[in-house]
Amino acid sequence: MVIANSNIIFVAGLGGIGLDTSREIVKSGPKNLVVLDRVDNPAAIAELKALNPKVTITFYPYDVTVPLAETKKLLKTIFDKLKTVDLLINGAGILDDNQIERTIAVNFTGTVNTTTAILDFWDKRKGGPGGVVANICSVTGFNSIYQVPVYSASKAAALSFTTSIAKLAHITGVTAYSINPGITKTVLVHKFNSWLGVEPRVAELLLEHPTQTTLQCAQNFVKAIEANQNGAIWKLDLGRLDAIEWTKHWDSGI
Ligand code: NAE
Repeated sequence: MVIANSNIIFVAGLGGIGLDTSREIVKSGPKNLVVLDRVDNPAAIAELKALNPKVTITFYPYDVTVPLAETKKLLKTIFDKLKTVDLLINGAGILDDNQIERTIAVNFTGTVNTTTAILDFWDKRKGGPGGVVANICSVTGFNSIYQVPVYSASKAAALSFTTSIAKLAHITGVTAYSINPGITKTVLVHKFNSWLGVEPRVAELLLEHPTQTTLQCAQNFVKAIEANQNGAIWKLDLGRLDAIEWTKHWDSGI
């Protein structure tokens, strides 16, 4: 996909990975970047606007845990304004295994609901034009950080959902791929609760190993957007971008 002149919705476009990715996207010159996030950050929005005055940047507050109908209402407002949307990025995530239900609600249900809501506007069976979904999952969806089993499972679930959506593209016209960052230096991994306190030093232990910066992650994110491969499982780790070959252990045969 060519980012130049496109219309992009970015859920969680103001987080650690989100903001640097928003910056890289804006540099590539989309027509519109609509940033949705739980909390506004006027300074960050102003900075994005100043980065490339040709790009129209809009912000709407959006909590991904709202009911599906509310998400559809917000998307209607956006579609009424933009007419077409080329790419939806779902990036909302929390890492706190003390909050089991919230983790599943944000990391998994939030991704599922926002994707489901945009199908109202994109589904070719309803006369829609199709579109592209990029879901930020995680390398912990490949192999868990077992000290945070709830977070890891929520990311595995988001990854599984994304690969199914990709396989439904011939029916819906909507393609999808997953963006799976390795450990990236953001507030998310500074300090976090393990499940039942099984490892109080999980963040410290993780950060003893090599990590990547949000800028490295963002630059590879933009490369993945441009590659636009339906069903791709992108690993963005240690400053690299690699497409993962998923091992098949079973096939439904249908
Ligand atoms: P961050 O905490 O800076 O960003 C989290 C973003 O999610 C923020 O924009 C926040 O407002 C938004 N958000 C949280 N709850 C929300 C809600 N209810 N509704 C709407 N938005 C909400 O952390 P980050 O590291 O930039 O994380 C961005 C995404 O990347 C998350 O989905 C995270 O799980 C994922 N990710 C991060 C890392 C990492 O190392 N930083 C890795 C993979 C994936 C590696 C691991 O999995 C540990």
